[in-house]
Order: sequence, then C-alpha cells, then structure tokens
Amino acid sequence: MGTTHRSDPRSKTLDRMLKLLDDAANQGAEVVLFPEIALTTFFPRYLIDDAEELTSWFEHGDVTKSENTAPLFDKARELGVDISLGFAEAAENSERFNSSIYYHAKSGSILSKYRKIHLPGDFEPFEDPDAVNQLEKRYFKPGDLGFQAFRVPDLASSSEPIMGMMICNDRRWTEAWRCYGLQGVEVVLCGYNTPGFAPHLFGSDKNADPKQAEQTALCHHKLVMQHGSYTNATFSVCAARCGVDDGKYSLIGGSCIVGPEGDILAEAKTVEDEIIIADCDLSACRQGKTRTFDFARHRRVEHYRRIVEQ
Ligand code: CDT
Repeated sequence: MGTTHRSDPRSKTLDRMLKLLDDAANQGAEVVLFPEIALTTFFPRYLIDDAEELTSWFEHGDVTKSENTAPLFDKARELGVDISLGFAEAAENSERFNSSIYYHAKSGSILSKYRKIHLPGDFEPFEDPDAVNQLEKRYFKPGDLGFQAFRVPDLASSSEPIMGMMICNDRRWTEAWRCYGLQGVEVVLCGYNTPGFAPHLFGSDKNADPKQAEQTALCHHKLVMQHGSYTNATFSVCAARCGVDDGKYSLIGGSCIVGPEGDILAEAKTVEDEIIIADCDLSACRQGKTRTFDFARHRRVEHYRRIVEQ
C-alpha cells in the first residue's frame, strides 16, 4: 500500500483496500495480506499528547464489525478470500496493541490474533525536530499472545497450512522466526512500515545519502525475510506500507513473497498500491523441514540457554 497521509480519512484508505482485495481475488488470490497499521498513516512517528486524538488512531471493539472496517470483512466473505490485516488495537481493558488478525472468510470469524512483540523505537521523542520518531513504546504495550501458529482450513489449493503472523520489527528477530519454525510453520505473514531514511532511529550518519540509506534499509529487510524463510523452511509473505507520507516521511517498498529455500518468488515494483501474488506449493517446505533443518535431529538445545536468559 502506497502513501497514506496523516489527514487521509479511513474511508479513503478503506476504498483503496477494497479495490486491492477485489483485484487480488480476480487474480486468483486465496489469502490476502495487508500491511501493519494499514487503515491510517503510521501515526507512531508523531508525538500525540492529546488523549482524544490518540484514541482516534485506534480501532475500538470488534474490528470485523465496526463501521470503519466492516466493509473489508464483508467483501472478504463475498469473495471467499481470507485476509490478514494490521491495525492499532484498543483492547477492552483500555490496553493498546499493534495487532494483526487472520480472518477466515468461509466461517466469517477471526481465526487468529497476533500482537506485536518487538516494539522498536522510543518512549520519548528525539530532541532534534528533524528526526523521524518511532514512538511505539509510548503508544503500545508489548504483545501478550506469543508467537502462536495456527492451521488454516478450507483453502482450495492446499490442506490446512500452518501459518504464523509477525509485525514489522519482529522480522528482524531470529527468535520470532524460530518460535514459528518449531511449530512447523509453512507460511509466515508480516506487514511493515519501515522508514527509508531515519538516521536517528538507526543510529547512522545524519548526513548520509538518503537514497543509499534507503537501499541499505531494503537490503536489511530482504535479508531477514530470506534468512528467516530459509532457516525455518517456510514461505513468507510481507506487505509494506510505503511511499512518502505527508511529503516528508519515506517508507521503503520491497513487499515480497519468499520461498522456503530463501528465494524471492514475487516482489513489488513500485511504492504505490500494488498486488504481488505467488503460488505457494507447500510441499516445497519438505526438504528443509526433513533434511537441512530437521530440528529434532540437528538442534543442540543444551547450548542455547543464553537465548532465553535475561
Ligand atoms: N514499524 C516498525 O517496526 N518499523 C521498524 C523501524 C525500525 S526502528 C529502528 C522496522 O523494524 O522496520
């Protein structure tokens, strides 16, 4: 999904999403992934002190039924296409999460929910007014649902694949991938908003060439998607919110579908609204899962304790 400005009403963004969903279904998609916080601009880049305004950036109640978002789920049911959607969640107990859901069209229900675990950035904004902020630690709680894989029934082309969701920064963490890998995951879904040039955030040179910085950000993005897919013998699908928001904030593209050998099967060509699609033959996961990364035979957990110690 391309540019979404701070002032764009949800209805405008939703119309774009409905069109993308229709077009994807016409191309034969069975599952459609939308990006992280897909319904609005990536608001954690702004310092929002006004409580009412902050509340307005979140989805309240059942996201599949609320006025703002129900049309997307109605369309998914009408088309018989499952969707995974990233959104800012105001939970019932007034806790806030950066969440995504997997919506199963045939049953008209949420099959799984994931709440982002690795929240990047800071609680306090940078002092430099030119800095791009990432105030996720201010606005969200770390996810409390773990990395729970789930089976997806009723897909025409495959028998109940095992899927898992992660959100943006999670993809940089090997631990997240391995938690899914250990559950036999076959498709990982990951939406993201990644700045193209944000030297404060990445701790890099403020005077660096923005184009070069963007290439580096894209390189790191693809590196982790390909590495995570390969080392866990799983397909992965990732969807960017990209383009230049408010004429100022660039977000990388690079949406891609990666195979279990780490090969890129499809890749976005633009930073605008665009569909990428691939056939994922899940039997391609077998080699990795039964040979190179047969965890039961090759892992040496007695040496991994450091990974889970504080
Ligand atoms: N949305 C999100 O998690 N973005 C981060 C930006 C990097 S923060 C150093 C990402 O990992 O792409």
